[in-house]
Amino acid sequence: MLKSVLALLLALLSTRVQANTLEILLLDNQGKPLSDAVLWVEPGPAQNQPTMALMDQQKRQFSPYILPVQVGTRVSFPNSDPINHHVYSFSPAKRFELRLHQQKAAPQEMRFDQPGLVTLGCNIHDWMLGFILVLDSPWFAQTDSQGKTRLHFDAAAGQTLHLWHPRIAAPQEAMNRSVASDSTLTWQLTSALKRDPRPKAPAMRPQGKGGYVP
Ligand SMILES: [Cu+2]
Repeated sequence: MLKSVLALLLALLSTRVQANTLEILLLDNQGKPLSDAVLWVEPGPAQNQPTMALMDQQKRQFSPYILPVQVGTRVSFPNSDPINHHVYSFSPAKRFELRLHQQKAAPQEMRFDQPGLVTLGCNIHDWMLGFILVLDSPWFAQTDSQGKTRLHFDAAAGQTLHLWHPRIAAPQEAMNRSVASDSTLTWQLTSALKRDPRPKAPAMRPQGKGGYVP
């Protein structure tokens, strides 16, 4: 009896879940590749083992600029600069502040346990801007400099493909797209992109013996 129930369950699972790979090319409305965009498939399974990710401070910028993680991920905030940073977020998905002292101090860690966009700034360096996109799915990928990425996921009914990038102005372009069984997708945006919200860091000027102006 148990065996036949198990067999039935396995049969159901194998018909409903199928490993899928989607090759994506993301283009802006002018046909130019859009890099750093996050694409993900939802819904997905909850995280079953703790994962770590890294949001470094390098040359007075967040590195990476955009970090997608699954809910429950611990993010470490090292500081590779020889100066201090004071990182903060006012985003509802995670409000915090972290004083990051000069390199060599042990990196601080935080768990991101709510889905949503977390916008990072620095109290010392006004131009610093970074994003942690906390997702309810393990199936996400980011486009490279050619606008390309490969997204692996288990296909099931009712899934949608999502897109996020800080320069996408029209929310309707970034939202729900039902997941088809195709293995390639060229996604061209139809509206113009917003200006890049990240200000350029001012040039670093040496101060004293190999130091920096903060
Ligand atoms: Cu800073």
